[in-house]
Amino acid sequence: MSMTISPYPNALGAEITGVRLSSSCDEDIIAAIKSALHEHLVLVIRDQNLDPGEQVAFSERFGELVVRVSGEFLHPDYPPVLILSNRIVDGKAEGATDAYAGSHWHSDLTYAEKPSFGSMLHAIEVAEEGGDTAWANMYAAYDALPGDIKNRIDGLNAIHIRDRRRNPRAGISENFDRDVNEYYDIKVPDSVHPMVRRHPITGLKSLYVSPRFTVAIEGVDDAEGQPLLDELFEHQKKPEFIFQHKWRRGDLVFWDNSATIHLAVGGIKPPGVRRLHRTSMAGEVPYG
Ligand SMILES: O=C(O)CCC(=O)C(=O)O
Repeated sequence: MSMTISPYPNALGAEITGVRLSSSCDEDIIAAIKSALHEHLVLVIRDQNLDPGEQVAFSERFGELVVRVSGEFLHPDYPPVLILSNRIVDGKAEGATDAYAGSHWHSDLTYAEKPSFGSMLHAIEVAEEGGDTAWANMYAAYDALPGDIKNRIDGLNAIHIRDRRRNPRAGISENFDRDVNEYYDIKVPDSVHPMVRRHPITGLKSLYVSPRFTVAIEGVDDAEGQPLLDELFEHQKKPEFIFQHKWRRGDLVFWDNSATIHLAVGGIKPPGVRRLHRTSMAGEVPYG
């Protein structure tokens, strides 16, 4: 079996076939995956079959895993695994639906001081229609900004928060079926990150804001800061920066959170069920 990497024609993404992922993959396979990730930002690795324990062990080959602050939707035996599922059990979704994870463009865990460096989603069940995930290339988004905006945001920091109740752009979905206050009362300090981030490995600059987590610009009053954020949020989701993935059972998608944002496109057509397992690797404090 030999691993093949085929870049997609979009602004980012590549498909990988011919490899069987496991915690005991050879070091040269891990190195090739890392290098493809730095080049393509999103890797769609086809035809995998990892149980939650194996997904944890494989993900750990790329760094320490993050366990989310809320215990909701975590796998009972493997807490680093977040279950995304719309299957209804006893009147409630058995996993996080897009009311909890992904309904607004974001990069994972930027509300934390050390956001996630990369995440993996493994498709256990897929719906016939709907449930795609989209990624956008934030190197390309930064490069395409007009010079005056680049000059304005280079060196500025933005504030990122977890609590949707404090983010009018995200808001609480009517499909939120847990206790909203219990879910968001967990105390998580807000974080401040550069609006233009230098990638810790490639050294390239990316636009590092998102409507899900970024709520304000530090030291800039809202009369000026909010319209600028609106402009950046519109800009970063232009079609030329995006790759949209239609899930196949067995896909494992591994992406770079430093230079991309992503979105749960939604629209799963009932009675379709989509179940994905997510793991996220810890990253570093971002710098500009
Ligand atoms: O459900 C999806 O398609 C995306 C999930 C997501 O945004 C996340 O896991 O952060």
